Amino acid sequence: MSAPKIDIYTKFACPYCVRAKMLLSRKGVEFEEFDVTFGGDKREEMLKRAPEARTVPQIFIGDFHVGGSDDLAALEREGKLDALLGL
Ligand SMILES: N[C@@H](CCC(=O)N[C@@H](CS)C(=O)NCC(=O)O)C(=O)O
Repeated sequence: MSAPKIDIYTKFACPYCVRAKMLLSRKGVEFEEFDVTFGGDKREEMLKRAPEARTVPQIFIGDFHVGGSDDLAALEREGKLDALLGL
């Protein structure tokens, strides 16, 4: 199975963002990070993809909207993350 593209929208000095990126790195997968600290097009894009988002990070695995860092960690705890990542 080909690996899905992983996108993570973050802000500067965001501990939840650091935690989510650490988990993804530990999994050995590549991801693209968009810093939306100062708003801009990428923040608009994030809100289009996740209209209910009120916090960062917002994480997408392919078209699947994971949610935030706690949601990512929950998937890992439940043993569901590897399959989503194509591992
Ligand atoms: N439960 C969320 C909490 C995320 C959170 O509280 N993020 C903070 C930054 S570290 C945030 O977005 N605060 C509101 C803001 O910066 O606009 C998660 O696990 O991702």
